[in-house]
Amino acid sequence: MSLTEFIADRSRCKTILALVGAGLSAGSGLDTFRGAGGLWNNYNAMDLATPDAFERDPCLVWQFYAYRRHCALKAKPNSGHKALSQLSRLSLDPESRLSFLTLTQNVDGLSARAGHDKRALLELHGSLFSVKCTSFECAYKNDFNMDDPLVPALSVPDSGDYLPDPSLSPEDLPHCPRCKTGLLRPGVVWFGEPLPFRVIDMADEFIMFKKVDLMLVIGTSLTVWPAAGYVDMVKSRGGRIAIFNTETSSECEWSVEGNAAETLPKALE
Ligand code: BJW
Repeated sequence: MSLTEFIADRSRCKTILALVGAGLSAGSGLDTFRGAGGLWNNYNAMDLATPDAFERDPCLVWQFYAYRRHCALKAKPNSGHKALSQLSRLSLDPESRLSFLTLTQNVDGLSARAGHDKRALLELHGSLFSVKCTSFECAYKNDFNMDDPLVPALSVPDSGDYLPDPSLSPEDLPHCPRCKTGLLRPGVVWFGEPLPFRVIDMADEFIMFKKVDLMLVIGTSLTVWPAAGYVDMVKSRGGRIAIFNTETSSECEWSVEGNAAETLPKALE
């Protein structure tokens, strides 16, 4: 179906779910994970994005996330982030009779910075700006740490490149301000870790009890679970799917090809 038909149908939908991936923030200059130039094409995810990798080499992992935080802080939300944020604010008006929820796999904080209503935004894979203590006895967590660098040893070179320093020692890394001894870790969800239970519960509740009319699947390869599974959950309950991606898809009612930062604002206007 065409974009014009999508726009007409969209305005009649009362329950909309958006699933967001790295392709949305590609329009703000941030790297995706897969495909040409993707992070996992250049770096091994098993060395950087698993709890074992952090245990083996916290210095390497922290330097990777310090670089990612730095890039995310420099980036600006694009028109695609803003279009979703407008939809979230429209849903606050009871007269709109719109229920809307964004599930973002992105950890870059750009949707929140675009003004997305926080109650309608679930960060499935955590956030680059969240840190938590690794000590078993300490439950310290800070979800809004925007310091850049987090500690002097994690400053990113002026060139802005990711250049890990092999001479860094674990003592140089951020430590817990509460227990004083525990090493902090990035509050993102690594491979093999469960997604935050509260987030999973809220996403499941929205899909199971609200009857989603339309799901916007934006800039994601749908390779990572459980996020990818939400598409079939919505489909099996009769919801229709619109995919916004640089690649065309035949697995949906609408496939809107192109840069989501440009196509999404047109589709949601
Ligand atoms: C554009 C564009 C533009 C480009 N405009 N479009 C079932 C089956 C098989 C495997 C599993 C399974 N269940 C669990 C697993 C294992 C695993 C998994 O899914 N593995 C797969 C790789 C096979 N999942 C997990 O381990 C998850 N945990 C879990 O399931 O726990 C269970 C458990 C329960 C109880 C106890 C213990 C465990 C956790 C997954 C965590 C994923 N983490 C990462 C890193 C986060 C931190 C960080 O950022 O570093 O999340 S991996 C990475 O992939 C990141 C992303 O959020 C995620 C998804 O990537 P995304 O967003 O789709 O990006 P890309 O690059 O893949 O795609 C970009 C797309 O955009 C492309 O399609 C482009 O075409 C497009 N595009 N430019 C529009 N301008």
